[in-house]
Amino acid sequence: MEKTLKSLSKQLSYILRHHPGSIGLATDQAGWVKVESLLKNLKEHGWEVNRQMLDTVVATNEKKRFAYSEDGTQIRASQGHSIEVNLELAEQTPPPVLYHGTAERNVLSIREKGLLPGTRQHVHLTDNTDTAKQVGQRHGKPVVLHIDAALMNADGYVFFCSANGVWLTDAVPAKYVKEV
Ligand code: HQG
Repeated sequence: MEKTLKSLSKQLSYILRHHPGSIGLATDQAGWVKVESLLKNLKEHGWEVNRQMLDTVVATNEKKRFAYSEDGTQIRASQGHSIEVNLELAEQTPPPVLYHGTAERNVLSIREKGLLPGTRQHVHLTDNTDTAKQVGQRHGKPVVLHIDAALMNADGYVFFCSANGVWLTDAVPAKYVKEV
């Protein structure tokens, strides 16, 4: 069962962040899809998923990657999108220092160009060095970069915090990135 839920979670990330069209869905501007349509289209594509399984993934996913709308009729990924969405998050004052985990091989380029969102809508930052290290590990030998979020914010750069606590910003110019 756990394995099923894990693969369902991966499938949902793929669909809700990157390729809703892969099962014939489109998200609305804020990234939401109707739960009913999601279950129907998953079924048409060979995934027998019921609402209870979806509830379990939403509730137990270790990074709380998905959220229901207030009335429970819609679902979206809380962050990580490559499709263009406006999550309608309120700007927030970030903690003075945020962290970004990357692979050692990216550091030279980051030193030159700063942190860029790449294929995603935002650069993803965390307030937790352990999380940053884990994220970096996904890419190779991990390096945890320190971001002077207080200075960035004072200089007018805007930050958002996703429903699952990931800090988002458009890009981080090189001068705010420190290797420690
Ligand atoms: C790197 C996970 C060279 C950047 C995590 C990263 C996160 C540069 C890679 C979320 C660069 C992009 C996102 C530059 C950035 N030169 N490399 N100028 N600027 N990079 O996967 O932040 O588990 O798109 O350092 O927890 O690793 O999926 O971003 O290594 O929140 O829920 O380009 O994904 O969440 O990689 O991860 P990604 P990320 P989930």
